[in-house]
Amino acid sequence: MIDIAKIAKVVDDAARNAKAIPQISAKHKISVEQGYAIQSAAFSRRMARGETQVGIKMGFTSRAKMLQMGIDDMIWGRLSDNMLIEDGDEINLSDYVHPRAEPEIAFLLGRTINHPCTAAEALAAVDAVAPAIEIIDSRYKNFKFSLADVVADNSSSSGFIVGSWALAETDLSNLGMILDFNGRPVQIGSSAAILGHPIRSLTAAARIAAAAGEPLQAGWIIMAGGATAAESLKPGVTVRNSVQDLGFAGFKVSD
Ligand code: 0L1
Ligand code: MG
Repeated sequence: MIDIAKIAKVVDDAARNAKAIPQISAKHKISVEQGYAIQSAAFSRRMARGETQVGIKMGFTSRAKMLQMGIDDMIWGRLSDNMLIEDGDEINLSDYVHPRAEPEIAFLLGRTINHPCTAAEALAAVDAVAPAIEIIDSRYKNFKFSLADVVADNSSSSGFIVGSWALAETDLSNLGMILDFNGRPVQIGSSAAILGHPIRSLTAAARIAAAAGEPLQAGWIIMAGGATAAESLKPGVTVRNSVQDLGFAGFKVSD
């Protein structure tokens, strides 16, 4: 019998203190379901400290990400207001274990989606779309984990940056996406790499969230998942995700 609350505290403390921990699965045999229970309990600790849930992130929604991490299942995590980094702001590497950035697209929901839905229904609930970046920061040593481990660790989610919101009607089917560090492209991809079309990530999010009993709420931000592999952050870099027709989102890493 594993102690969900105890493990949730370990994961939460690791995130708060930016201290790497061994994989949970090295000590306890945990299922993916138990991983989500740990994630939920760890996120509740954030809420108890006054944070508010503002959305969810979808993970492993592109082949490049699955290949990079050797995992081939979609996962999700929770986003809080405290995880939001304002577009253009600076972060400090000492607040993270070994952070990486990945270029994404974000959806802003104008309506709650409380059931599995079609792409057309999902799109009708979207108020706006934006270029975005997720900062992932596995709390596990050497960025190594099992599927259940990463799920327990909020699917590695650590921060997110959203650029200016654009029209929900923007055609997202095949937009060029460039992640650059100090103006030098480090990852190049297309929005089509996100499950063939980012809207599929939103329908997957609706299905998963409804099944979890936590429907997607009006006003939430849904991060659709990385279009490319993630790139390790380095001191002094300015990071930018430029998305064709949408503009860009970015942040700085202090020296
Ligand atoms: O695509 C994702 O956001 C998955 C994040 C979890 C795996 C990782 O840390 O790369
Ligand atoms: Mg991501």
